[in-house]
Amino acid sequence: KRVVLPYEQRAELAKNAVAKQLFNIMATKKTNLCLSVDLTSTTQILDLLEKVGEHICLVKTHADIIEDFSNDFTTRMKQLSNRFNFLILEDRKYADIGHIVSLQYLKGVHRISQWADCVTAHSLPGEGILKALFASGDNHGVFLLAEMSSEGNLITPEYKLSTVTMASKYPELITGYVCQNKDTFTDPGLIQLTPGVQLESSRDDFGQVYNTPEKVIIENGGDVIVVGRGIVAAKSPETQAVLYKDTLWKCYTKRISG
Ligand code: BMP
Repeated sequence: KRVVLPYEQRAELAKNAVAKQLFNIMATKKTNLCLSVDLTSTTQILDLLEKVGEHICLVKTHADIIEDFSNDFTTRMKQLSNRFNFLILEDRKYADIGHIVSLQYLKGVHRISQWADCVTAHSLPGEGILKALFASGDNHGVFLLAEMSSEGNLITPEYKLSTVTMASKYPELITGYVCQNKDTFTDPGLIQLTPGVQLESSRDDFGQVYNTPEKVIIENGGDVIVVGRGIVAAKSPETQAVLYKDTLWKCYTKRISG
């Protein structure tokens, strides 16, 4: 069963280069924390990464919420990712026909392909979206949305199943799934990225649902855990990042020791 194998063994089974790298980073740094750095200024983002870089395996960005986005910003973020050994996931949630997704990935002001190690995509438009992303780069990866954390989302069990079937045709491209449950997929070389985690609250005002680290990792099989406001909106994000890192890692070690 994939959930009880340690990350270093799963790295060997990964067919996507980014998944292999991410498994190895987690094993080396002993952290499965992904910081969702949902801030709107580049200085805020870079300052925070400077403080918490050593505690995270992955940073998740939303480039389109940043008010002063620039090439200089992505260059600096890349420098931090090299210095602290974390990867960068742009949470673009592509959802258009393959031709447009390819342009959105390669072009525009954000030039995502130049700085993101991996991106997120919806399976809704069909296989063309994966075909286009596959053809648009190398040594990159895609986390496909198979489930969402928000209440009332329209994803059904059938949709989830078809998503996984579709992705199985692109093993070199797929880093893993954004999902909530361990029954979503079985391949131990893929990564379960789970958002909707907070120690303090159980929901926000716009439908976000939060679970505890124990629930998402031990019960539900989460490998890399996404924390946004739990860290970025805290009085001391640095202290909070360490707390999340320690709590999440403890749950992981408990899970693999059965
Ligand atoms: P927060 O921890 O502040 O609620 O942020 C969650 C982050 O994870 C957001 O950046 C959101 O876009 C993302 N996310 C989510 O919350 N649920 C999903 O199902 C998929 C996501 O990408």
